Amino acid sequence: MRVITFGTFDLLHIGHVNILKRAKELGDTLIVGVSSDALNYRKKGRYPVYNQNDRMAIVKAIRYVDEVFLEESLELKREYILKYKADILVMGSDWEGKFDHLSDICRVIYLPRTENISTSATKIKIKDHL
Ligand code: C2G
Repeated sequence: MRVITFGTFDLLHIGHVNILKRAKELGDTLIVGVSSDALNYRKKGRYPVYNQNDRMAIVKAIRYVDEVFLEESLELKREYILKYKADILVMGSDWEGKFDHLSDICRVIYLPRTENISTSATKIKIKDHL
């Protein structure tokens, strides 16, 4: 089974590792679409701390991850799922229900987020420590 998931994965933390580990356990091959810098800018009005090449290299270095590619648009999920021949789409529970329309081409599974950690909270923590 081929599993696909998506995310920015900026300032990699334990929540990211947990979801990648659980996604990998659902199949044999884990493919990760790393959101591009431009996509993040369009979505949030700012760039990630780490650029897309570094974020892709970091995600690729995780043992659970088999392949990475650049996710250039949130609206291209159907195309990416077909292109990478994914059987299962995994998303964090913050996206619950948002991708159910893709269940005609793959299984859609939402996994619970890891509590009490996020890239935004980490940025605030670092700022407060300086
Ligand atoms: N995540 C998690 N627990 C956390 C934080 C994040 O399980 N405490 C999961 C998210 O639910 C997501 C993945 O880790 O599935 C990546 O999180 P982000 O980098 O925040 O990605 P996001 O902004 O959700 O990008 O097309 C998808 C979008 O680009 C999603």
